[in-house]
Amino acid sequence: MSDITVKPRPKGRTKTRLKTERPRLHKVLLLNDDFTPREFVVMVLRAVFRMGDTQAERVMLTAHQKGVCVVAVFPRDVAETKATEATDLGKRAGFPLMFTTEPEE
Ligand code: NFA
Repeated sequence: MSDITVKPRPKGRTKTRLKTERPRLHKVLLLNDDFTPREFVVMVLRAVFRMGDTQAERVMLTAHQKGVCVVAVFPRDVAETKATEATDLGKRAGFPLMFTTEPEE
């Protein structure tokens, strides 16, 4: 008779991680250009990002003066959808308005 015992293997997935990290948020950035009218940029910020007039004016002016401004942060899919929607509004009106996304640090 053998003395070897074999431990039963745990059924199901083995736990490899105790803490779940939240998915990183992504920034939506507004880039300045020389052609899109200021009022149009403000209209897009109000429509797509649900901003009030004062906040939309501030964001537009910051991008105008500095070249770029963070508009908002969202989960990646939401950030990408909104950046595309906002960029498309400009394109359909004949403007080079551009919104991009990037992961938060
Ligand atoms: N720079 C544009 C103008 O002077 C306004 C603008 C602001 C465009 C922010 C894009 C982003 N008409």
